[in-house]
This record gives sequence, C-alpha cells and structure tokens, in this order.
Amino acid sequence: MRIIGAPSDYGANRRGVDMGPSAIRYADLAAGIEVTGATVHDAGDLAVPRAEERDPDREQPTVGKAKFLRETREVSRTLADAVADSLADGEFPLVLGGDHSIAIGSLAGTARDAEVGAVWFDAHGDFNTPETSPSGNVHGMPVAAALGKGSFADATWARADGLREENVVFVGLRDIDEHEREAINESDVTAFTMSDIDERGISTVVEEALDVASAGVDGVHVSFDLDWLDPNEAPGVGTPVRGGATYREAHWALEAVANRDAEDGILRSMELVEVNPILDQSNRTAEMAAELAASALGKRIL
Ligand code: DIR
Ligand code: MN
Ligand code: MN
Ligand code: MN
Repeated sequence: MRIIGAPSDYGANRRGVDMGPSAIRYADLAAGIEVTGATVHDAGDLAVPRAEERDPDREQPTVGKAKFLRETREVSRTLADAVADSLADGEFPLVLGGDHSIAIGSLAGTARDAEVGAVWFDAHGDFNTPETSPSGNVHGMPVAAALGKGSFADATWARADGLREENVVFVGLRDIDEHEREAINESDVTAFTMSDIDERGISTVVEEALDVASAGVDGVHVSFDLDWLDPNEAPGVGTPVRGGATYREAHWALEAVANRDAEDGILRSMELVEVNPILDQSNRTAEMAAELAASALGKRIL
C-alpha cells in the first residue's frame, strides 16, 4: 500500500489542516498498518502551493462562491495522478488530508479507469455546489463536484465520471445545509444519518452501506472525515458537530470494511481527512485516524 500526503487547507476556513499528514504519520500510521502484514510505502507529500507564497493578485476563476478554486484545481489534478499511478503500480492508495476538498482529486484518480462506489463517513453531506454553498468552502462540495452537480458539470478537473451516483453512500450525517438537503434528497445517492445508526445500529447500517456502494462496481473508495466521530473522541477538526460516532462504532465500521474486502476485494482506495493538529488535544485525533486506518486495512484484536 502507498501513503500519499495531500497537505492542502484551501477548501476549509481554518488553517492548520495542512498539517494533517504530518500529525497522522507522527501517530505511527505506517507501523500500525504493518501489523496487518502489509508493506507500507510512504510516497511523502504532494507539492501543494503554500498559502504564504501564493500571489493574491493572480487571476482566480470565479465560479459561484467557491474560494481558492485555482489552488484546489491544481491540488486535485496532482492528487488524481498520484492515486491513479498508485493503482497502476498495484499499490493501494491511502491518502492523508488536508481538508475534504482533496477528495475531488482522490475520486478523480480512483475513478479514472474504473466504475467506483464510495462510502462517505462524515457529519456533513459535502454536497454543496459553488452556487448553493453558504460558506464558499470547497470542503463542503467534493461529492457534488465529483458527480458534476451545478457548475461542476463543466469542470473536467473535478468530475469523476467513473463514480456512480447510485453507489455513493453517506454514513452518519448530522449537519446538512438547506440546499444540500434538497440536493441529496433529489439525487440517487443513499444517505444514512446518525438517527439511522441510533435506530438500527452501526453494524446494520454499515453492512447495508457496503452492499449499496459495492453493487456492480469495480471497487469502492472509503472517504473518512474525522468529524464523523464525536468531538469528544476527535476534537482536532475544523467543523466539529456534537452527537457523532463513538470510538467503538468507528472501529466496528472500519473492521466491517476490512472484512468485506477480505471476502470480495472491493476496497480500492481510502482517505483520512480534516485532521487539524492545531485544534487538537495533544495528537488525539491523528492517533484515532492512524488506528482506524489499521482497522480498515485488516488489523484484528485476535
Ligand atoms: C458546510 C460545512 N456544510 C459547508 N461542511 C463541512 O461549508 O459547506 N464538510 N465541514 O466536511
Ligand atoms: Mn467532509
Ligand atoms: Mn465533515
Ligand atoms: Mn483489496
């Protein structure tokens, strides 16, 4: 497997999430994964334009309210190539964000030569477009971007045409903007909220999510926003929302991903995003991210 760092914070309104890849590596990510018997190849971080060095006067594409589109497009293209190269070399891509806007690149790369589904662990729907976004932050838009919604229809860099809308599944939603709610309801994606988890239990919901995401596709991308977790477990995120998944639910969910992959080899790529060590308590959130990656990749208690 190959670790790819994508230290971008252009999609969020908080600085510090660009340090996510370092924080997760510092939490012994590679050693934790090697316990599963996997060989870990750390490809380092992608070159991301540094915020302090960017020329504010350089022309910025204006599309709706979306901020930093030029930088986001550059990062997306670089990351898409890195993910596609990793797959072509036969190495499973594990991408470390960065804010969730980097998922545009991960999805474009993993869906370049394949039909894929996605399981989206997140408090948020990430289904805004440059037109509907209340914040203008692209980290609230990656699913809409990959599916070519709104003005993303014309953005070839953002669209992941191999990503099948009917195979996109949200797990654990609890903070959705008004226009996002309509857009999700009108779309063909499947959305499980925290209420669904409360009512039906994490195991039923995640098994069903994996069924939907994997039906008839070549592989599944797992996108894991650390703000899916309850802020008590993962305080180091830019947009915490109360009432999230517990430590044990999270491990169960990612062990279910590993079990499913052991059965049918469906896991194609994964990313861990929104770790912000500046906002964290010690390095707790990055440590969670590293542990959960090991669970998703097959680490077992016995
Ligand atoms: C909010 C926050 N829905 C927005 N989104 C976040 O800005 O569009 N996604 N934090 O992870
Ligand atoms: Mn997100
Ligand atoms: Mn989120
Ligand atoms: Mn596999």
